[in-house]
Amino acid sequence: MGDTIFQKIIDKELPADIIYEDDKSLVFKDINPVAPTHLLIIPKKQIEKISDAQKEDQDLLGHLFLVAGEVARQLGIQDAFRLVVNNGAGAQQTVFHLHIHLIAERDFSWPPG
Ligand code: DGP
Repeated sequence: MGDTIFQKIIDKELPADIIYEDDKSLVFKDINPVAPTHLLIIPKKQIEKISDAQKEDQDLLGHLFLVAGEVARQLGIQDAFRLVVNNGAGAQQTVFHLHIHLIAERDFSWPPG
């Protein structure tokens, strides 16, 4: 797997509006937001997509969800947000470094598009 744009953000070679960081994960604003709050939660480990994750990634994947909840609480949006993971080009994944979209402060409908 070659370096993606997200790896460059992790390495601080590219700027991003980072709102949370720890040793395993990074959260920053999406450059092309679809809602007033649109964040990307990513592991620092290179995993192309969720279907490539392995058993050894179990704790890391759990950590990403806990970070999502923590960031949502910090932003005061803990009662209404949506997490989205696009897996593969056929599901509109465009950056092949696993990421969770956190979207909030807009109207939601179901089923999603
Ligand atoms: P996806 O389609 O699920 O692969 O989402 C990739 C998202 O990444 C998309 O919503 C736009 C965002 N994105 C792409 N390039 C950059 C970048 O250089 N900086 C930031 N902050 N976001 C980016």
